[in-house]
This record gives sequence, C-alpha cells and structure tokens, in this order.
Amino acid sequence: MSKTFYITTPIFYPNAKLHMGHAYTVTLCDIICRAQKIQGKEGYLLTGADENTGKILKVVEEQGQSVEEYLSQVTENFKDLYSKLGISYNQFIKTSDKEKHWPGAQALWKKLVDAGDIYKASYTGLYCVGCETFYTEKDLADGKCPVHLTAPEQIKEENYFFRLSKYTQVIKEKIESDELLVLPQTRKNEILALLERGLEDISFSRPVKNVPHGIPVPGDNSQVIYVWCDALVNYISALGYGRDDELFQKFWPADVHVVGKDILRFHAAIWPAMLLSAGISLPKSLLVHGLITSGGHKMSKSLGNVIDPYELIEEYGYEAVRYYLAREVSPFEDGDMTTERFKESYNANLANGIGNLTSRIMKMAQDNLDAPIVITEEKNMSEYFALYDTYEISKAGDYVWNEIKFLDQYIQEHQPFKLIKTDKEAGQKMISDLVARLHRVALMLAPILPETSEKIKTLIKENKVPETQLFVRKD
Ligand code: ME8
Repeated sequence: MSKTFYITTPIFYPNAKLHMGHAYTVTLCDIICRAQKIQGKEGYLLTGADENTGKILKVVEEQGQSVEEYLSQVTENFKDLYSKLGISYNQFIKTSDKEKHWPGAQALWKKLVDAGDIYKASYTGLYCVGCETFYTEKDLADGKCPVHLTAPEQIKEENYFFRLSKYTQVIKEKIESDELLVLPQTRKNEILALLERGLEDISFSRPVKNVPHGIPVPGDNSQVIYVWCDALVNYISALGYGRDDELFQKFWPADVHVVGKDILRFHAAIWPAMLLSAGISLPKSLLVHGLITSGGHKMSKSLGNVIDPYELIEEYGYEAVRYYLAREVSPFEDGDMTTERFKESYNANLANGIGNLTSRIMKMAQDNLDAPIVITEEKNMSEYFALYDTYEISKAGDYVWNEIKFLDQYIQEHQPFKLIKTDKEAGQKMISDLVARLHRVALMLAPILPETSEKIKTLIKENKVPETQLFVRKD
C-alpha cells in the first residue's frame, strides 16, 4: 500500500471573501489528511489561489492597487482563515507565481501541443463573464448560465482550442470502472450522463488584453492560457512538474481532489482529458461534496443568510466550527447551517457532550486514583479510521459521539463515585477503565478536534481535572 497521501482543495478565486463554503472544503481536506497521517501515511495537503482571472481587474482599478498588492493581501486573508481554522496545509500555491506555477502550466501546454490536441480557430461563443466560461447551448438552463442565471454574451474571438471531444470515450470508461473514482455515486452518475451526451472541444486561451497578468501561451504572446489549463495545472505545478519534479514523483497521482459539485465537470472531464493527452497518470479519486446552504437557501447577501466563519470562530472557538462541518454536514450531500442549529449542536455535543464527560471522568480520577493510568497500545481503532478512508466523516463523528453517550450512560447507571465509597478497589478499577475509554475517545477525536484531543491526553497523563471547561455552554 502506498505510503503517501496527496490531497488537494480547489484553488479559490481572489475576487470574493472566503465564506463558510470554502471553510467547509478546506476543513474537510484537513480532517481527511490528518486521519491518513494518524494511520502512518505521509500526508500532503495542497491549497491555493486561482489568481489569473480577469474578475479582479475591476476591483484593483477601483482600489488603485497593483495586481500584485491586491493578490498578496488576498493570500494573507486566505491564510489567516486557514490558520484560524487549524488547517495544517503543506503548500499554498498561487497561480501568479512565475517560479512555481508558470513553468508547469507552460510545460503541460507544450505536451498538449505535441499530442496534436491544441489548434487555433475563430470562435463565436456564449460567454458568461461571471464564470469566465464559454457555454454551449446544451449547458444553459433556459438560455441562461446555470450558475449565475444571467444570459451569456455572444463573443467572437480567435482562440486556441483543446480537443476535449477526443477523450470522451476513454474518460467514460475510466470513470465507469472506478479507475478514476468519482464519489459519491450521484456525482458519478451525473458526470457519466454528461459524457454520454459527448464533450465538445473547448477554448483554452484568451487574448492577452482580457487577462494581462495571465500566463503567456508558449510561442504566442498575444494569447494567455485560459482558466483550465492554468488553474487545474496547480495540482501538479505545485509539486514541481515542469521544473523540479522530486515532489511530483513522490506524491503524484493525487489520492483525492476534493471539490464542490459546482466544479465537477472541470475535474471529471477536462482535467482527466488534459492528463491523458499529456501522458500523465490520472488522480485516483474525486470527492465531490455538496454545497452549504443556510436555512435551506444558497447563502447570499441579499437574503441576509451568509454565515461568516470568523464570527462563529470568535464566539465558539474554531474547533466548534470544525465539529459542525465534520459531523453535521455530510460530504456527499448539500448541508444546511443556521446559527440556531450551530448553537444547539454546540451545547449538546461539545459543552454537554465531550466537555462535560471529560470533566466528570477526570474529577473522579483526580479524586480517587493514586497515579495517572498507564495507557497501553490502543487496539481496534482500525474500524473507526477506515471510515475516513471512504470519506465518511459524519459517520466517524457519529461513532465518537455514540461512545461519548455510552460513557455518560455508563456513569449514570454504575455510579463509580458511590461505588468507590463501599469498594475502593472495584471503584478504582471502574474509574481507570473510564479514563482508558476517554483516552480512546481523545485519539478518535484527533482528526476533527486536534486541540481538544491533545488537551484530554494531557489531562489523563497528569491525572487532572481541566482547569477551565473544554467548551463553555452558551445561552
Ligand atoms: O471555482 N458550499 O473557485 P471558487 C460548499 N477557482 N462549498 C463551497 C460553497 C458552498 N456554498 N461555495 C464555494 C473556483 N465552495 C475555481 C476552482 S480549481 C482548479 C479552480 C467551495 O472560489 C467548493 O469547494 O469559486 C467549490 O468547489 C469552491 O469553493 C469554488 O471556489
């Protein structure tokens, strides 16, 4: 079995602030990667920013900043949120990075040219400015962009095209056979249906005037590489593809690209086609998660239902956010989030759940045990960690909280604090066993609540009650 585990987030656009949806993707990746590291793999988590977009030009102009200044500020903001969420990433790739990213994008472009899959054509197409994407009639919903629900513009341009159509059949076979595993099944069906209808060749470059800070097409400075042969390449350029490929040799193919369902087509059709054309192995899997809604609606400023991750972190602590995203949102479906549900779940499962249980057990331990318990090697954790291998993160959450509930009930029924008064030895044994089970809970919590996991382990090592409650109840 492979010793490495390479996982990626999408690279996010720098034109809007990151919100709970983005926080979800990176937190999910962090949890999955931590679980693999706990199981002994060398994990590598890549994230970054998709910066060569025309979308920022207006903002930059309005604010009187240079593109570089603007982008470096956005990167700081992204990194700030990641650090507040406790994300342990290995690299933050910026597509404006001429040293790290551009050689890879240009090297891949040349491979596509060598394979005969890039050609120049005059193109009239339906362009959605919001998506920066050309749509075909088939892609539109009632003549409108399916994402922005606005009518696309007719644009005529001279562009380079990529022969995507050529790869339809082989990609279909690879997805059908799970050689490229698309999870969940609903998304696999969705992409197979799309492939069944056939793929059209797509525009792969833009005139330089539209994105002056974009990556020049090798051999033609009048064009820049357009979105997908730029953004998608981050997954390999970050590993040194096209410059120094030590990391690439070590970590590619990716174990999983984690993406939202909005960018399924790009990752399950365009990216594999590019890799096939260039003779590079395909990623092993795509985990396509749903979108987070709030009160059943897409988060939007006009509805006033946008949930700001910073506010929740400020009020409840970052682990409360990680907990909610891990347990209350399934990676396979859309998930809903309201501040009311957040608070309810926080009180029930963190303050009254793990927080309370830790205090109860450690109080009995501190008062009645002569020394800290000795932890022997934990057995039978594999059933639990296997849930992470199939990305069943909310089930993993249920598993731990069932154990927490069980221990609460056990204490209720057996009352070790009373037993100790009549039979010291039996009472001490029961309390020691409870501490040992709490230790197992701490180990299981490590991917989701890494700080709490460490705190509990330390309390057990010192045989002490927490000085302050792990999670304070909110009224
Ligand atoms: O699409 N719920 O960038 P982007 C859950 N740059 N996840 C959400 C979400 C929501 N409501 N909203 C956004 C791009 N996301 C391209 C990607 S990759 C080579 C290029 C997350 O900033 C989710 O992961 O629009 C989604 O796929 C991604 O943010 C889109 O981010």
